[in-house]
Amino acid sequence: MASLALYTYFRSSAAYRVRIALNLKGLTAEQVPVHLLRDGGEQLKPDYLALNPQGQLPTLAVDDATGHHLLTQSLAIVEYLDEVHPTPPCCRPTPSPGPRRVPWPWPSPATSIPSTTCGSRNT
Ligand SMILES: N[C@@H](CCC(=O)N[C@@H](CS)C(=O)NCC(=O)O)C(=O)O
Repeated sequence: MASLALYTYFRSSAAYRVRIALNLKGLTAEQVPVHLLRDGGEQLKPDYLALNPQGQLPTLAVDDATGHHLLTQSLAIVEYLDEVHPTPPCCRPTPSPGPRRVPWPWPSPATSIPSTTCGSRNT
């Protein structure tokens, strides 16, 4: 079984999307908090940019038999989780043949969310 670590922030809807998938599938991931507002945003610090050069949450670190992998982009992470743990499914089937499936975009269809919408600068 792979070891999972999710770089997350409680107000990040993109990270929330991955947390929903993990919970639906009964998977446990270490939660690594990255504060999007503190000190100009921890997502922009060199340590985090080394993991995710886009400077965005979420990032899922996967350690499995094939090595250490860093996954970014919440919908791609959900798709990965569906491939490795198909039940219950989080992706709807596509009409065309082939293995590719499309994740439901819950909780938000937005693909890019600035940190200003993830919380007040006072928190
Ligand atoms: N398309 C990306 C969007 C990721 C995204 O926008 N994350 C926000 C938090 S919800 C973020 O990290 N923002 C950092 C910033 O604006 O500096 C995904 O789905 O993973």
